[in-house]
Amino acid sequence: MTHSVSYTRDGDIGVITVNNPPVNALSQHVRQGLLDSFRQAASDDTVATVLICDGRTFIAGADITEFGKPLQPPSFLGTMEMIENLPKPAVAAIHGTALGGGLETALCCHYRVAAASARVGLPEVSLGLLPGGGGTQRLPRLIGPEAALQVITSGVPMTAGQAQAVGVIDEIVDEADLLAGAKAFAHKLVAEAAPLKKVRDLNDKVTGVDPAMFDAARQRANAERRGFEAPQRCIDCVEAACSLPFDEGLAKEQELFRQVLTSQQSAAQRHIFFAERAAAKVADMPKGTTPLAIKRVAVIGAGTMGGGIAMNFANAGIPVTLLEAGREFLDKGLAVVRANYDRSAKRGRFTTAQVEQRMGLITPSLNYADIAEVDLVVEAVFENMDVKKEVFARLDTATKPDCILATNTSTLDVNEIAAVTKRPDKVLGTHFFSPANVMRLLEIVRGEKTSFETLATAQAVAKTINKIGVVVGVCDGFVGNRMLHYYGGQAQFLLEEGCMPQDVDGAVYDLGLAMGPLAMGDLAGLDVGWRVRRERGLPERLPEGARYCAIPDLIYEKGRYGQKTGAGYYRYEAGDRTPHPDPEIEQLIINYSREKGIERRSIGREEIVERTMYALVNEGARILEEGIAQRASDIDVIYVYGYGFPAYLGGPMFYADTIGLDTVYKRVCEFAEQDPASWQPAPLLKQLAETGGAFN
Ligand code: 3H9
Repeated sequence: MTHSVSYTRDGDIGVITVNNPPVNALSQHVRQGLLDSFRQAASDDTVATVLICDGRTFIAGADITEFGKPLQPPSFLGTMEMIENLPKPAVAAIHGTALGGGLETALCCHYRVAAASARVGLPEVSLGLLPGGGGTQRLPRLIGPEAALQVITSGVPMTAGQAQAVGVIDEIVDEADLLAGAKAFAHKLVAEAAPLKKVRDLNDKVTGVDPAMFDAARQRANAERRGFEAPQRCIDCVEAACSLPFDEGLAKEQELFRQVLTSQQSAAQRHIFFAERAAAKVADMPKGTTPLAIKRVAVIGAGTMGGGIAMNFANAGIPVTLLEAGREFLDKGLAVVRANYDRSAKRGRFTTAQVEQRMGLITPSLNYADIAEVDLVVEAVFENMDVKKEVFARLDTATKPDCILATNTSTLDVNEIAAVTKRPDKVLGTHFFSPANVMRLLEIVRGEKTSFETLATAQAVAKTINKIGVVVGVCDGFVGNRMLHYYGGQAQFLLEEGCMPQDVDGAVYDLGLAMGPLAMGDLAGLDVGWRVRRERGLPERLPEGARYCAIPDLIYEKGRYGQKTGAGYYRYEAGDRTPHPDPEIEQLIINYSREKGIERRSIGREEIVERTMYALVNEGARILEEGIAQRASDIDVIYVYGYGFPAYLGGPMFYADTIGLDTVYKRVCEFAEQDPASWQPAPLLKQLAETGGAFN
């Protein structure tokens, strides 16, 4: 029919097969092929039609690369109408993932069978979209509006079993021969003269629905996905399914789909989708580099980070030895891990049996002899070069020669650490983000001598433990924290020039970040930043002419370490993380400005946003110039997955692109003129601004 869709006869059954690697997306030629094939099926003497896919999955959705360009015919809806109107039973045979337009296509078939390992869902919301192939109208008719809202607004796929329980899947068939199972099911339908079940005609579940359900869903979506437009539009569509006849509901869905498709938010979220996948690629890695198998792991240090890192491996079913220097620390660390699991179990995320199974995979140890056979070690001891070197020298002799040694340092030179071993090619950084069992980001730090095999292994491990691994180069703070330093710096300078903490954080929060830089300081602990500054000999060893704000030091000296002491930039009430402005701190800031001879002024939200965001962007540009990040989109992925930057802005570099780099550069130059001590425009930013370029 087309090169990607074939129609064959298998006895009295017509079989339509889609073959459009890698994920059988509904590209133009697939839509055309489906249309032609179903037309042919309609006109021949076969008794039923099976729609099945080659390769690793059923249709995984629309072809996202076609979005943003004029859609070429045939339309999605035209194709789907053809399927639904087939005058004989159409059966979708699902394996892998039937997602988005893929599930919508299956919902147009009269029946659906699936392999037990298949998953089905409508993940459009994660791309800033809504299901635009009739999914918002058909799914509520099939499984009821409440369940449909859950599927559509969360974007999370269901297992085949769950889908069968709610009525999306009619039968689970033998994994080993999906086609045979689908054909047998189709023959049964024919033998029983089963009706051609058109989901569009099922109205029971969408009649008499209380509209309060939708208001509640809107509020929930607002709380869980603040600032995201797509979940709200998804809810509008499901509400339309319950208040309008099918065709009118479908028209409403189409109108809102066009609206979200052309939105800035969707462009940003689609950018992040592809950025995430690009981040998995190392430009100079030779094709065919194979990762080593990681069957057993050790984590050195049972502190907050070490415990969290160990949980990742246990969650993935990989046995992990948690090694500490002293019994007391080890017991305490294990108790924290158990408490974390118990909390998750209480929230219903794990069963108690799963908690026990995971705890059973973590073996506590005080002895380096116990890690002789592991394939990977992640070191998470105290952040001090001498301590790390000592640990790596010990690891070098304690582990087998092909074991990979990774450090979780967030600031130290990975090359210097690697140099104390006889295997620098097997040493790299794996920088987890706190809480390590929750945050998806993993900075994979490539040392000068790290081999491709080691890098490929780290990336494979990241995937196994459900992290987004981004390869970065060695420098102080790597990508994320190095940029954060400049962002935090501007936040503090804004305080001394005229803002209060709530002004700075409020502007950044309103832009969409999970929290502002000062509230983030309170969360991380102001004692942590203070210790890092002392280690670096600051402020005494400040470079000539550099600007320094001592407000965080003064707050630290008052014993206010942030949330953990109930007071930092803000005050906190017992057991509550809500920051409250504190007159004591406001006075401290005013006094500080006076002592420094700074005349405080009123600073608008726009300036706060520009200074904090452009500080990130300017340093991001330097990081790109130096090759510390491979691509601007890697930086975006780091900020979205590690620092609470909203995906709907696409990360700091994409955000700068949407503002226009000429505008960004002009403002950075103005800031540099007023304050040359803290702003030096990055040459790459200048070059791109002057040539009309963009980071992405
Ligand atoms: C939609 O359907 C709108 C409709 O409602 C409206 C009209 C009907 N298009 O993730 P992987 C590429 S919106 C184009 O590494 P995995 C991907 O970029 C869509 N390309 O594999 C990568 O390319 P490369 C709703 C796509 O096995 C390669 O395929 N559907 C698409 O880890 C492999 O991808 C979704 O949102 C696509 N739709 O995971 C599903 N999908 O090799 C999006 C993937 O060059 N896809 N590619 O880097 C996924 O969630 C995962 O890809 C999937 C496989 C779970 C399917």
